[in-house]
Amino acid sequence: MDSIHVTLPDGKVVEVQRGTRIDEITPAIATNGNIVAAKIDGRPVDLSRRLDSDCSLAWVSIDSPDGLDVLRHSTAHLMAQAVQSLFPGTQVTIGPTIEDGFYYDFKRDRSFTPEEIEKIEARMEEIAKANLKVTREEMLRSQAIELFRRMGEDYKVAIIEDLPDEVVSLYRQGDWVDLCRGPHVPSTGAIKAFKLTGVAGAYWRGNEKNEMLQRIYGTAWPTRQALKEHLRLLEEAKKRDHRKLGQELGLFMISDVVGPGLPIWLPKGAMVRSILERYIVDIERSMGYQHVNTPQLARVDLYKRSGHWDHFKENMYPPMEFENKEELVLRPMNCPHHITIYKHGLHSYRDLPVRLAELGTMYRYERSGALSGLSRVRAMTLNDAHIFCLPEQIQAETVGVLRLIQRVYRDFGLKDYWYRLSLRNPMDKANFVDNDAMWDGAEGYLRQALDEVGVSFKEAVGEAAYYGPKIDVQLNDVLGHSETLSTVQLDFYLPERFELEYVDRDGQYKRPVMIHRGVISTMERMMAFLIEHYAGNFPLWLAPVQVKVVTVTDQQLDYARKVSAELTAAGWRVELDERNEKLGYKIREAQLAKIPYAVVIGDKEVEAQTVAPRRRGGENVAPLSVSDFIQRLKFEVAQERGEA
Ligand code: TSB
Ligand code: ZN
Repeated sequence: MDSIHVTLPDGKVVEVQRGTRIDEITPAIATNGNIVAAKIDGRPVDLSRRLDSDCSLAWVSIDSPDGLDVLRHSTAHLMAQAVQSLFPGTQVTIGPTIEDGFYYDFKRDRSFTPEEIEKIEARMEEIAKANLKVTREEMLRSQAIELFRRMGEDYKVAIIEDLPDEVVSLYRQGDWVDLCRGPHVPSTGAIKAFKLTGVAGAYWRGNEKNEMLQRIYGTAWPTRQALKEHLRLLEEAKKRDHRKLGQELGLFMISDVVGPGLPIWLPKGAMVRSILERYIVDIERSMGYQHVNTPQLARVDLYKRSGHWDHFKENMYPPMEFENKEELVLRPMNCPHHITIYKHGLHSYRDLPVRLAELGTMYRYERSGALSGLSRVRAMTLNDAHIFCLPEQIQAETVGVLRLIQRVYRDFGLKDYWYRLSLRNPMDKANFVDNDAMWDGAEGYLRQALDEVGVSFKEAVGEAAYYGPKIDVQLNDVLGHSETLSTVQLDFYLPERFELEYVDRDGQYKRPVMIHRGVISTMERMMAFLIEHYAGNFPLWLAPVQVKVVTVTDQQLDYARKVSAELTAAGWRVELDERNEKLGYKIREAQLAKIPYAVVIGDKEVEAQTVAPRRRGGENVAPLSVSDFIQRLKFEVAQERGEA
């Protein structure tokens, strides 16, 4: 007998005939709804895959990352089958999985209406219940092209024509077939909890010169309970969405006239921003950072020398040329300007570290599809600094930045974050400078610093800056997606490129090391995070308007003006509502604007020369004098800042 040895997930080795199917070896697995696929030597495959050589097997359970991927991809197929059975003539194109779900792009003249989406969902339920077997078959490329051509699936034909493979795989369920690499769930009954979440137009191959396709988004989960929880979080996230709140609270706008990714800060948003800026600059000054101001343009040669031109060009805007052939670019990073400042003077080892900081405005080209409110933009101002230090100072400086980050996060009450050690991809010589010894050395320093601070971290290959590895601090949003807020980057490359020097103890010229760091990130991304983190309810110290003064009737306006002038003079941000509206209406408006305090003034307050504050959320404070109220406000801010 022609037999092979298969190592099972529990470590047992069994001898089976070559060509045996995985689900024949362990039939119990085939009926265990929790296992949706297997891995042969780490490669995900269908449970019905035949084994043709010695190998080891692992199970893919539906709630593991691989399993969820299989489930979601299978749900995309289920949806495409439902769509084609309901709307004959609709062509299929591609249907990948994405975070938490999937989409499928269809060729159809008009978009799908909400009623049609409901019908599709219902049909999907039917097909899932029918528990159709999902089977894989392989065929020659040419045969597959022929098959899809006969079916009138022009897009599939185009996709296969672009494939390099001689043999392609197809998946069938019932009378429906799709080109696909797989793997898939064994039968449609494994798909138990899904929801279609949206429709959108999308260009074929993402190119706006191509025809428009109709995309349907969906999400799928192992259980109805998990789906319900996800949809609840989605609702919650929608309420907190900084794009929605930013509009409602009058914080910022994005105007088509100005351009996508170019945010405009409205007075209230600009107020919060200036508080953030002052907050971080004050801390930095107290820690020995020196603030500088540098222009947002520079000669393109500066970026050629720095290596941005070779490694970061995709994110840069093309140079502008002037009469004398001078070429200027909008800067995508501030480092070369700060390096220029460092080079401007002579440095002794005694002066180091030199910490140059700037709220540096910079411009990056981001694909229009990647732009999102304030969190991913094209024009941004970074809380940037470059620390030029001795090699023996790297550890202390890196640790210092990490501790600063921790302190700042405490001040903002940010708790849901994690550290990421972002490393180069050693295979990728285009995006990372080629110098293994340098990378390994730098990585070692960062590991030591993380160790000293005593925090755990995840490693991410390919996420480094082109000039060096970094420690990124990742913040989770309500849906658990993460984005980088703070970053600490160790760089031996730019000092070399710019031949930076200091005079050492022994009189010799030596190279300093650079640490690039951003603590509160770009003002844009920080603002996006904070809006969502607080759900628009800024704490007192950050709120654009801290106190709204409202009167019961016009009679109390004179006194109200006096109160608001007093509060303003004491440095509080106050608005007086002078409109002749009902008290309840004015208070409700103040609540909707999420202003921390509404101060109510009626005849009693005028009489007693007091104010009656109401905390956002409803709590009434007993009437008190303006100066007592100011004491209360001060105390509250101190508490928020951890100073009381
Ligand atoms: C820290 N040269 C370094 C600097 O010295 C630098 O620019 N690093 S960076 O490329 O990682 O960017 C710093 C931070 O800016 C990122 O960590 C991220 O929080 C923020 N950021 C980057 N791109 C965008 C963007 N398109 N929109 C908003 N914020 C961004
Ligand atoms: Zn930098």
